[in-house]
Amino acid sequence: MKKPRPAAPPPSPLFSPFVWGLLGVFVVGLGLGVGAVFLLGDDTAGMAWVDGGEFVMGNDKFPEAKPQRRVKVDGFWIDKTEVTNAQWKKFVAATNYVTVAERVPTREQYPTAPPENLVAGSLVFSPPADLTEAECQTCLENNSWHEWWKYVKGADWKHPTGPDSTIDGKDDHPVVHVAFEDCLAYCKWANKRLPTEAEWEYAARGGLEKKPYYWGDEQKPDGKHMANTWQGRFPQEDAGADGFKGVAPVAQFPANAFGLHDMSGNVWEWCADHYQHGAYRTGEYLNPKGPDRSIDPTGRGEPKRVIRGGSFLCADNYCIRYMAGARHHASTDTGTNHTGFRCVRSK
Ligand SMILES: [Ca+2]
Ligand SMILES: [Cu+2]
Repeated sequence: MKKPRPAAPPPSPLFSPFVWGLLGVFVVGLGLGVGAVFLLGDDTAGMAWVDGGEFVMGNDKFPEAKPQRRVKVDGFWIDKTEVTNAQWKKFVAATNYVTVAERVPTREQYPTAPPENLVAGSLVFSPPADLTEAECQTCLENNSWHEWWKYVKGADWKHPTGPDSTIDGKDDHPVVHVAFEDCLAYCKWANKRLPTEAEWEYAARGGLEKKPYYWGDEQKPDGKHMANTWQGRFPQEDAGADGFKGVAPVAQFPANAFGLHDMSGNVWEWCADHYQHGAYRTGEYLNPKGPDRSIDPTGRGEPKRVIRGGSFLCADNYCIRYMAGARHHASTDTGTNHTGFRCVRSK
């Protein structure tokens, strides 16, 4: 007698292709989710989301920021503060990145440079102590910036005012002596990018329309300083009435309506745009990216990019470009002890 064949066992749910498929989708989904939180969540830490919108860009007070015009930008994430020494240290620890200021410039790069300048270094604000007030006034009128900027051997992000200086205890200061390509390298590592000039100004204005200052109508509302700039006679006397002589740690002044600190003063911030004095005359309306090359008749023809926001050196008897809409330019290879940056990221 034949044994009855046992009924085929019900298929184990563990071996059902359908269930395996579901499980697979779940596991992959979980992995992607964790990955996304790790990547995206981490990347936007310390950033604020800025909804896209339209605004009036520029400031007719400054010839290079004319004419004012309507511009529209898409939404983006932006760092709430300037990139700090602590953040730069992490970047260098992860990548062993060497900044332009730490590299020895070559004769091929700088055919006409004096030999003493073919050493690793950077530009440091070095006010002329021995100039009389009248001589200083002449400097200002002639804009003789070389009177107060010196190329200092051994000045770099770890030695902001020269080889004998350090950043010990200055983790929360903005990183300085960063050249344009240094900032690009950092942004790339952080999965971010430099802001366009339009994004930067839109973020800085914080929704306030056509105000002279990024915080409103008055330079010192209720007598309060709103940014780290220069009080006293530039360039000899940094009176520090705003609480800080020289550079300040980030976020010492109130944030704007978008949650951003130090869009005015402290250190200049690199933007992505090539610099042209007359760029606004032909600028686009939607997400303008600036001209495709730089032109600066006052320069030596070297590439220049836009810098924004002014610095602790912005004095009312000199450049006052900590005001809303103001712009300036810098040679891409040149860091200084009053130039830093912050990053943005698209959605
Ligand atoms: Ca100050
Ligand atoms: Cu200035």
